[in-house]
Amino acid sequence: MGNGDIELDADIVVVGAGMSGLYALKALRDRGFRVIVLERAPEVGGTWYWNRYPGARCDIPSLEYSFGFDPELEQEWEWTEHFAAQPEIERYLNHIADRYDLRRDIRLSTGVSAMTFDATTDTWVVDTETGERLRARFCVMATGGLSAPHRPDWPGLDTFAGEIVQTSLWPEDGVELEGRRVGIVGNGSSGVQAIPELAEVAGHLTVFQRTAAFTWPSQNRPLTEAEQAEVKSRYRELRAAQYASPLATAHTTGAVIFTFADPDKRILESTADEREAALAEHGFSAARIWGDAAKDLEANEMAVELFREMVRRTVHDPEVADSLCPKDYPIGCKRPVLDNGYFETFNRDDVTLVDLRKDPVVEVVPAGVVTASGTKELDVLVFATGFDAVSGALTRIDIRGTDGRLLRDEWTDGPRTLMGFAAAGFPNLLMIIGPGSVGVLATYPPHIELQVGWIADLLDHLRATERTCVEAEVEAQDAWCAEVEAAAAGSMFLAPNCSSWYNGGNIAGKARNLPIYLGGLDRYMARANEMAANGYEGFALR
Ligand code: N01
Repeated sequence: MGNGDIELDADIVVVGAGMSGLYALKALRDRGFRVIVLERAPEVGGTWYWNRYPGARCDIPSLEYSFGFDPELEQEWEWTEHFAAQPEIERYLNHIADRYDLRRDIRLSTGVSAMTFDATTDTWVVDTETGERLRARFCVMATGGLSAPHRPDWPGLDTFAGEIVQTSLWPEDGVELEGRRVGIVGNGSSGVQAIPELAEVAGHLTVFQRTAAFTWPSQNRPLTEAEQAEVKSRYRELRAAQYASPLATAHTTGAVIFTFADPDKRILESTADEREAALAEHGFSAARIWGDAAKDLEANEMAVELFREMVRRTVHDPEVADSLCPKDYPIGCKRPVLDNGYFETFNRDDVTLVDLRKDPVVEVVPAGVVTASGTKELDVLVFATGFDAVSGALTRIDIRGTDGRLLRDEWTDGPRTLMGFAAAGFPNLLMIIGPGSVGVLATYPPHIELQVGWIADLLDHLRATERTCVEAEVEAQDAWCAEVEAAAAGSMFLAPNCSSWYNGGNIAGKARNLPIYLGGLDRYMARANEMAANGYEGFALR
């Protein structure tokens, strides 16, 4: 790459060595770029390094939640379960780091604290938490959509005499839980996965719940050799289906978690007998059969009532069951959660539910958590309280673009990008799974491959045409943001009463905004490829 007179440490700095960063390094190095990856963790793996809490598991089938860029890798890697557990995915990513000799360009335990664009040389100056400073032409942000942990600021938290841990920062050498009094806060995917596992080992488990969750039986199972061989025998066709689908899925192995089973079925026209029969046959999943619940709030409420009925039939104590019934938001507002015996866990004598809506937290004291009804004494307090999602990992870094403007300030009312790839005012900064892309909705590995491929083509094009700068144009960015907004209209993600990490409602002070394109990955990539074919329309190349 033409570096002019300035000395560059790399052509490209990639921030993050999770799934996106590892593949970006591989793909960009293959194109002949000099790449350095900076990673905060002491190991590679990103999400799959940090989230090592008991029960951590993916809820996308492993045969699809894996890379398709190398058929040999696909054939040699053996998944053991339909939904892989954290250690297996972490091993897979470490295998990739070794297999493609990626580690030599990765600096571990090196978090990025600040990034400043130098317009005089069209380069980025990257400062790390370890005091290093690097200069590169481009930065590729592989910082993840769910990687900036969020923890409530309860009064007295720092006085707690026991141990405080966060599911998304789980210590590598584990946490002593056996026989201890453990409390857990949060009932999203992380909490719902951890709760049955913690109950198994703790002396007593106290679950602090603010909002009851919709969760669906995961139906995880070991993968048989025959099943795996069958998928491997037609992997090219399946990957092609993933790359061309709205959510990067091929439905090889059942379980579709984002949609209602039958778009044409109307619960509003169903009879009580039909609903009862569905409950008998499908249990909790009965609530996700009728497609009209996807957009119609009245239909959705009928589906919610089926779900509540199933909770009441599963949980023995009527008061606990009532607290576990979701009441004030629709199915589809929050991300679907898959569980392994979640509701049944509340039938155990050594598990207590604290319903924070009825019995709110007052403070934390050395002995435990004080709620309105008294002190819950604890040895360990686990926070499964989620993330400042989609944009949080980016806004937590001091990213300064043209004229010193700070990304965090520019995005006060919500992130603005062109297709999630780039933001006006921040030249030469490219994002993988960025806000404004399909992002967290599509199966990550194939989605990452498509986005990284597009970014690599763009950087190739700049090199070939001897340009040193690429920037999103404001008009194109505005038009794309309007399109993202239009695609979200009527979706349950923005339904009244819907507060979630998708729409920023989980973080106090964050703008309510859905920075996710709901039009599907297929349409998204078609548009991205069309822009590229038109000379990177919407981007200024200098
Ligand atoms: O986080 P969440 P998560 N007081 O935001 C509660 C992916 N993931 O880490 O709803 C009390 O969903 C909060 O309550 P409320 C997946 O995409 C995937 O569980 O805000 N409670 C909520 O119950 C997932 O969606 C997998 O009222 C407080 C919980 O904490 C995403 O990551 C596994 C509180 C946070 O739920 C995030 O999931 C794990 C407070 N002050 C994660 N603040 C799989 O693949 C927050 N809460 C299976």
